[in-house]
Parts: sequence; C-alpha cells; structure tokens
Amino acid sequence: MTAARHVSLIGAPTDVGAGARGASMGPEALRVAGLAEALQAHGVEVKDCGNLAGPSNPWQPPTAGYRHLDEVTAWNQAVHDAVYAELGGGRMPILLGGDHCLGLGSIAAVAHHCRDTGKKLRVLWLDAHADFNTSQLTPSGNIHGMPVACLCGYGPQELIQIGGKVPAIDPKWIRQIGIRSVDPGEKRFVHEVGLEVFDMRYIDEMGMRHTMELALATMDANTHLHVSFDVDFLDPDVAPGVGTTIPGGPTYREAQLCMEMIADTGRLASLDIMELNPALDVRNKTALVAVDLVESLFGKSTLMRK
Ligand code: B3U
Ligand code: MN
Ligand code: MN
Repeated sequence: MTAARHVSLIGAPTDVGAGARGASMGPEALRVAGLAEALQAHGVEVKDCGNLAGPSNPWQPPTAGYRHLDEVTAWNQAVHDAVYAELGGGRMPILLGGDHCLGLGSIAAVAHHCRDTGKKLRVLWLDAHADFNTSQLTPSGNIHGMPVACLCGYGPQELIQIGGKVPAIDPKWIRQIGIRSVDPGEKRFVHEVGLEVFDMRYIDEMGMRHTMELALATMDANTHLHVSFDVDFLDPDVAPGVGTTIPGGPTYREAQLCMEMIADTGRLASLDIMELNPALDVRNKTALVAVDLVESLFGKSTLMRK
C-alpha cells in the first residue's frame, strides 16, 4: 500500500456554482473536524495552503442557461492553477470545496499534469448526481450540475478550455458511483456519451464490493487515480450537511468499504471533498464523517492487512 505521503490542502471557499448558499464554509468545517490531524496520524505529511480567493456570490438568476458563469470561471481557473502547482511539486492535492463546479478546475489540472508526465488518468466520481448537464439540459442553470460534461468538452468555451486542452478528459476514464438523481435530458446524454455509471440500483443488486472491483479494474502502475467525492454521495442519514440531499445513498459501512478498496489500490493521487454545507449540518457531523472516510481512503483499517 503506497498512499501519497505528502499532501497539500487547498481550500476553495465558494458556493457560486450551487443552488443553496453555504458550501463556501466547507473548507473551514473540514479543518475544524480535524482533517490535517487525522492524515498526520496516518503518517502523512500535510501542508495547508490556506484558502484560494475569488469573486463573491452575486446570487443572480441564470443568463443563457448558466448562473454566475464569470464567477465560476474565475474560481475554476484559481483551482486549476493551485492544483496544477501542487502536483508539479510532487505533492498530492486535496481540494476542500466549495461546490462541485470546482471539480472541473481540479480535474482539468490533474489531466494537464498527466499529459506532462505520461500518466494514465482514471476518475472516480462519487456523487448522488451525474453532474452531466449542459445549458440546454439543466433545470436550474447551476454549474455544479455540469462539471463532468464540461470536462468531456460539452460546455461554454471559457470553462472547457481551462486545462489547456479540449476536451480535458475522455468519458472512458470516468467511473461514477452512487448516482440516484439524474435529470431527464441529462439521462439521455449520459447514455449517448456512454458514461460508466454504477447507480444505486446496481450497488443494491450487486453490492459495494463487486461495484468497486469493476470500478477499479484495469488500472496499472502508471495510473493516476483521482477521486472526486461529492459528500451528497452519502445517504442523508449519515451526511445531512449538503445542499441537495437525495435519499437512498450508501450507508456509512458501504462508503467505508468503497474508500478502503480505493486505498488498497495504492494509486490515489488527488482528491476533491466537495459540497459540504456547514449551514445545513448538525454539530459538524457531516464534516466529521467526511474526515473519517478520508482516513479510510488513506489506509486506516481495523486490523493490519498485507
Ligand atoms: N441535476 C440538478 C441538481 C444537482 C446537480 N448537482 C447537484 N444538484 N448538487 C441540476 O441542477 O443540475
Ligand atoms: Mn456533484
Ligand atoms: Mn451531488
């Protein structure tokens, strides 16, 4: 097991892409829940880069199918630059969201780094939502429902070009897990593009173990594994502190197994922790659960394993 031992925490305190205010407080809630200390306890060296700066949330209705496109672009550019710099320094970036529109900047940076280094990229998208809307398909205009589509080249020019190459990634590199809320037009588009989605029905029927075996198959020693963890992946009983709770998500135990099996690959090289909304949380419970699961992702296990 060779988890990255040099981690950089990057806070992105914004909710410009979301439909509810409050994810802007996510980075601090994760720090208060002891994220750095928990990683250090597993032998990880942690550098906290502090928070990125960007425009405030103007809270405007959508124009031409997008809410806050200029602000979302500025934040994603800042995230791209910070994540790319930390990867270039040989460190593992952990992006502390912030809403999930920033998964675009983060993964665009990871893809950029993989092009520089000749690594193969694999993205695990843990989420209740597919985040595969476009301006034509979106019911809300909220860009946190669009980052996966943007990464695959479907989106406004200013967003899709952020990592320097369009499209930033190939849909074949993505595995989505925990999906249970997809809009009607988005559903057709997911099928059209051929995204590999392990939805909750699949997990219920086949179990988390089998799901993760498939999702993690065909990686090799040259694979850079990126995990984009939208906290609304988890069942709302476990994680109430998110803007869009969707019932019927993975339990604590299923989520823990998911993280443990990712850790076992030894390939985790970058991570996003997104959509934590402290304004909707109960005594920071959701942040504490997220920290717990990140510990599993870094190799915490009950007994020694080989
Ligand atoms: N699919 C809906 C809702 C949504 C997507 N991501 C989140 N919510 N967090 C939309 O507005 O695109
Ligand atoms: Mn999401
Ligand atoms: Mn979500």
